[in-house]
Amino acid sequence: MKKIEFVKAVYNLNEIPKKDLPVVILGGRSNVGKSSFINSLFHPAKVAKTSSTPGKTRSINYYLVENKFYMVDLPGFGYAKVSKSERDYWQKMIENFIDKNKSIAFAFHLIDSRHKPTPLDIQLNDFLRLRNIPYNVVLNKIDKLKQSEIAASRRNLITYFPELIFGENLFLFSAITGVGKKEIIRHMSALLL
Ligand SMILES: Nc1nc2c(ncn2[C@@H]2O[C@H](COP(=O)(O)OP(=O)(O)OP(=O)(O)O)[C@@H](O)[C@H]2O)c(=O)[nH]1
Ligand SMILES: [Mg+2]
Repeated sequence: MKKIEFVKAVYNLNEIPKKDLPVVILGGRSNVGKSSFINSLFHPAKVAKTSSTPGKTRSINYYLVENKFYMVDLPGFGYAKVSKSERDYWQKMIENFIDKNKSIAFAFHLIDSRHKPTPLDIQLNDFLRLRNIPYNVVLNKIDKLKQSEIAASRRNLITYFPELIFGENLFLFSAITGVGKKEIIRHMSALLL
């Protein structure tokens, strides 16, 4: 397994770590399971704070994996209880972060397999594709679905994002059962290690 350490929480773009390493960004709506994804893939398993209350991660969190690349947990979007001005602030911040960061190797966009992509998911997908950032969707929480529902969820997702190919840039995942872990680690290792 890949060793991970927390580096820092970034609140301002001038606080970004200076070391020139590839960056993997992790995006998705609030409470989708981004921090759990990090904890499930890497060791120690509780490096990222998770919560059943949405809006837990309110900073750009830098993790260093195997001293080779950064995994960056972005604040979740679309959390209704956060004020509009705070939401707008973070949205701009994430967009500026992605635009200014020349080291982004690729993105994982987490989408809850139980729900259709939201307008903000579609916006994130557009945003990343427009910038030619290699883009992967992780359809997660599949432990909550039956096999037939997983298949339906996958089909539905592809109607939104036809560029996705299962096993290539689309992964099924559960932080609870560990389904998909191996494939995702293999994918990352092939690109970064
Ligand atoms: N059943 C199930 N629950 C999950 C899974 N991944 C995350 N969760 C739960 O979803 C909730 C949110 O998880 P987090 O990892 O904190 O989500 P996040 O995307 O980091 O949330 P923010 O930091 O608020 O943006 C927690 O209650 C987790 O236990 C999964 O694969 N399966
Ligand atoms: Mg989080």
